[in-house]
Amino acid sequence: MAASETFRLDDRVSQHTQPPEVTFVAPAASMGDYGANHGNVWDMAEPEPRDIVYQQEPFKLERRPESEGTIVRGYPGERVLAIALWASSQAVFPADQYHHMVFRLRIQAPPSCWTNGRVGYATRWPNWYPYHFRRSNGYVPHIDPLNCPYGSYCIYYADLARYSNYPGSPTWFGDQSTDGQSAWVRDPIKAFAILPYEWCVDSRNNKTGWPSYFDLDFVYLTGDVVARAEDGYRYTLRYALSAPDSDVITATIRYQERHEMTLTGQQPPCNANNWDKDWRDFNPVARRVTVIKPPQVDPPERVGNHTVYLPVIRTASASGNHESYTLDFSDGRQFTDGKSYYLCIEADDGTNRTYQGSDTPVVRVPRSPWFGPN
Ligand SMILES: [Ca+2]
Ligand SMILES: [Ca+2]
Repeated sequence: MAASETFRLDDRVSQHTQPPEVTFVAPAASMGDYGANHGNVWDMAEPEPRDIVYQQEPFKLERRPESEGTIVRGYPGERVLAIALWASSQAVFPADQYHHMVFRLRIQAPPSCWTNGRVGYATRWPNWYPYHFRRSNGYVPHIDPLNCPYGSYCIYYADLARYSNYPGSPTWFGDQSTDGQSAWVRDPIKAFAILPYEWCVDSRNNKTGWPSYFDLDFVYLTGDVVARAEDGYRYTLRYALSAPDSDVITATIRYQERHEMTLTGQQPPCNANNWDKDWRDFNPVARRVTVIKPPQVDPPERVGNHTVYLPVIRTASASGNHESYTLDFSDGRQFTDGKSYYLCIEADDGTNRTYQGSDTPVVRVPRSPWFGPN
């Protein structure tokens, strides 16, 4: 190599004095979970149950021992009773922002039992009963596609803003068709509740009993931070890059699994010290190379079986570019429904590496249970 070329390469490297900056666009708190954004995840983690703000007719509700996780057990008995997670006489719930409902529930019932539950909301509070209440059709968890046997924890998912969550079955009770706009985004919502189960009936719809109890682990109401089974568990990450000093940015995305999400701002730290220790690669490795200035040298070769090279030519003056990368959460050996996946991006310009963690996780969710008829 000629001396002049060596000098030129060294000169280029020394120009990268300003490290690249990364900002998460999606997932981000603006589309995250209501509870996480408002100081209290509905995770049933408090020693005394307080995420449930109202019980429609008081029934026994107890916090389970730590050894079982952070679980609240309820005994509604033979009644079909609701538990509200949010209620206000003044404020209207921002339902257009928060509409993906995810909860982890176990129903303890005999195998022969056909029971279901519902989601509900009130349009007046506290004087809501009986005329200012809207309920979903009953979800039927123990048949396709959820196949959740009694006594097992399952993840229930529905997009409440969607008129239909299962083909041919409207989300809300009383709706006749599956066209149009969901009542969730149309009505002024003053309370949000779930009805964990109903009662047991036989094949001729005769009542035969009721479940023993339910165990509830968490309830989320989020914006678009879900990786859904119906989308092949894909989630498109979007991030903004600001790297006026850089020629080429190699962004690598890793994840960290949490059983439950944390408050916004209390996400797991993401930095050079814990990048290899706490953060795990996707398979194939999630990596995007952004060319900001046409390179005079080849982009750096990186180790990895499946390096993704997606060159995008940016102008030298560009900053705050939105990049995207579609993450694949489909591998059931690596990812689990209901878990929260925080993300960490390493941005490497060949000289500097910077790290940015997401303040909001991506939540992996299954197909909605069948919303059956009444
Ligand atoms: Ca809580
Ligand atoms: Ca919990």
